[in-house]
Amino acid sequence: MTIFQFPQDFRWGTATASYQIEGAAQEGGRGVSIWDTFARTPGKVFNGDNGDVACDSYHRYEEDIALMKKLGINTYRFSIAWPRIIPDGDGEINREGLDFYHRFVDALLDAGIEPFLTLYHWDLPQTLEDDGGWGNRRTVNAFVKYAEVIFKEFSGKINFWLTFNEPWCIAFLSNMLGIHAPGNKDVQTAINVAHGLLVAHGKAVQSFRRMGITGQIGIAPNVCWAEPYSKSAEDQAACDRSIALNTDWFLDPIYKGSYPQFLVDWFAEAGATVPIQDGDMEIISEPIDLLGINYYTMGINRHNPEAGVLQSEEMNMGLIKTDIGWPVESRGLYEFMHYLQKYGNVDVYITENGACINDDLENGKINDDRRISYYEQHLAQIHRIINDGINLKGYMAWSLMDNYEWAEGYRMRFGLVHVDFRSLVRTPKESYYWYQNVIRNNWLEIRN
Ligand code: GCO
Repeated sequence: MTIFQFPQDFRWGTATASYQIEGAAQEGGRGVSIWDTFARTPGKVFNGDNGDVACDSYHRYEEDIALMKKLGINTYRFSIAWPRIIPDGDGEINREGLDFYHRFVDALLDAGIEPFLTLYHWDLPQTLEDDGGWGNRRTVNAFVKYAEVIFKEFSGKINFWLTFNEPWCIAFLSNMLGIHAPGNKDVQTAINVAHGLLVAHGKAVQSFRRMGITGQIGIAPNVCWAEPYSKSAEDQAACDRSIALNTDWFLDPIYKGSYPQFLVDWFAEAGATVPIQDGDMEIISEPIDLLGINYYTMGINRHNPEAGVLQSEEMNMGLIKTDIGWPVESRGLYEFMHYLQKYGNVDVYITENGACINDDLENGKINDDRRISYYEQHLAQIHRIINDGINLKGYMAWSLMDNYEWAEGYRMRFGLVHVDFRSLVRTPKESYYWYQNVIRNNWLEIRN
């Protein structure tokens, strides 16, 4: 038996996002988001599922917080739905929306749980998308206005802030690959979106400083770690492109004030350029305090001219996969955290990590042993990373409960708590009790 002891001040948490759990889509003065629209577009989401009800957390947040408290977490990552705060994107402020999040945050604080707030987890007001979305500076400025409203309201209550969740997904998955809302399939649009959100990020951080808001602020990219299929330089270069588009494309501008040149050149070959305006790079590189890292899997990639714009193909290596088809490979997290040190030993929180395991209720129990095993492997790597002297300060499991898994609808389950999407009954899974034990002990015990 191996025991991995965690630091005394380590943050243990779980994460969720507004559109995935809240429901109450037509209540509280909420406006329409791009996900409401996308989910209603035939063929975009499995089974045509939408977030109208989701986990109904808008009404059941007290029950959810009771589950968190029993789980023992000291940190909870959630996102605010912009269309609840400014329903049409950049017009009137909706007091009802702010009041809802005040009630929610107060209830978390009463339960002794530190809120970790994400400003943008993908629910862009539809009106702004209709006007060109993130590629239009109107959206950038509207985001800053929205961020300032939230900063002012929640300063003093919130100590951990993230501007954007997974910028690669917002830009490339949603606008180049067309898999998420708004569903564009155009490289130039994706690059415009990526740049717009970086400028929005930088401007929001500047406001945060100017306004003297409490706590620390950062951004949460998703990691793609990739290792070459062969020893060839071409395969290595394909991996470099995949890794860099997910993280360096966003972190180089933030930490170094410039885009990774080799990728800029690669996109130029494909006819796409970054629409940089005077002063943008200074804005984007406003210093931040922390990074959130979302890690799920890694790939073994090879160069293939047919494999999309990046020409980087992920090979099927026959590894064990979770039910969404992602290989279980914790090693990439370790490698990535060392790769990240090129930006300095910055404070990092794992803001998402988890497994899609669709085990269902059997005799009142959900025996999701494969999820426990996934968590074991990843927490062991996290211990190893901390032991290397890297400033990894907390871990948020994705997710507290089963929820709306975007284009996969409700069929893909990532929760520690099972949700019956008809009755909305919540049932803790075996992984919940396992995680509760890890948190209580502050150590990880590897079984067998
Ligand atoms: C993310 C996604 C989450 C997903 C999770 C599983 O931030 O990665 O926003 O909302 O549900 O990643 O795919």
